[in-house]
Amino acid sequence: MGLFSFLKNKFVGKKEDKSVQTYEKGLTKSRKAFASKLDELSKRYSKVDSSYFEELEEILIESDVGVALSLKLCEELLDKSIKEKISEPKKINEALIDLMFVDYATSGDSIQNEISFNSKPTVLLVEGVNGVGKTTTIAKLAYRYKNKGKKVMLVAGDTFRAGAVEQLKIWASRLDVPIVYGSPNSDPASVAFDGAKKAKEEGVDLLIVDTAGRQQTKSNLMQELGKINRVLSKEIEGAPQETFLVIDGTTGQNGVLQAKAFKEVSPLTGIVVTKMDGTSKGGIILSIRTELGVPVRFMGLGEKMEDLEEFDLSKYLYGLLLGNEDEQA
Ligand SMILES: Nc1nc2c(ncn2[C@@H]2O[C@H](COP(=O)(O)OP(=O)(O)OP(=O)(O)O)[C@@H](O)[C@H]2O)c(=O)[nH]1
Ligand SMILES: [Mg+2]
Repeated sequence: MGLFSFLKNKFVGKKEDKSVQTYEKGLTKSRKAFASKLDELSKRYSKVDSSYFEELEEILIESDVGVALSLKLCEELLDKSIKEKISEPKKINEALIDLMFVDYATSGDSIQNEISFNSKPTVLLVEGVNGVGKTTTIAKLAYRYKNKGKKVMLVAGDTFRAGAVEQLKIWASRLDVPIVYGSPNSDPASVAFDGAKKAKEEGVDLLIVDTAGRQQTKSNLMQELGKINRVLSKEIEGAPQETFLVIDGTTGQNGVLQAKAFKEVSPLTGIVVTKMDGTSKGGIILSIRTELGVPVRFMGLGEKMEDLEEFDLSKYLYGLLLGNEDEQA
């Protein structure tokens, strides 16, 4: 059985699984842009030929799967269609889903999305360019792990933007978790140091460090991340155990460029793609993984603290490609 039928059997009509529905709903725009075009394409051709693959490639690129990956997928598909004598467009599109899956699953490190609490405290550093959703994601993660019984503490490492500390303080009080912060314009590395020290003293399980938004081209600000890293590792062995880069899902391929630059300053253990509810470019997730080898660990699908989903490849592909079965019916 191909993945297409597998996903269909597994998820279609599974209304009781709330997270399947979240994916379905959150990826509506992307699905409209991608699955509908794919469907329309397969209806126009009775047999696939070179122009079919050209059109397919364009659809993939428009959905932000990335040029390199789009080309690779189409080449693999063409190869498969010749070797296995597949000429029916619908079958090719099903094979595409298989390839997307395999490609994601085999690029880069093995995937474990949830934070593993192998050391105490476990430190999570959160970084990214301005306005991508870092602070909101931190609140969502704090909510998630607090609900799992973990002792969570926040560090307001954005000492740059006016109002940033206040924003995190509001989340901390809403979530009822402790927060460490410094005076305005203080050195973020020193606030991180205070946070690490306090987390050790208070037996915290998860210390989440917020950072100021920074453009990946500003080298002095990028160096500052290096300093925060060094301070954390000095105070807590192996810290930060996790470094998440937050990417705005609506920015498309620029997100991949951001990730490349951030990865150079500090190793990334995961990516969180936010605002997936507002983008038609859901393909970005596949291209991040294959171009960077860094897994997407979580997806932001709204502004509320519960609007965070652990990334699940099969649910994602289902939401991106198949979730419209009901809509069509
Ligand atoms: N629709 C939607 N909005 C989101 C999501 N995540 C964050 N936002 C919104 O994006 C805006 C910016 O979020 P912040 O969390 O402040 O972003 P930030 O990266 O911390 O911003 P800076 O600290 O200024 O760099 C806010 O209005 C959030 O509510 C998401 O998954 N979906
Ligand atoms: Mg922020």
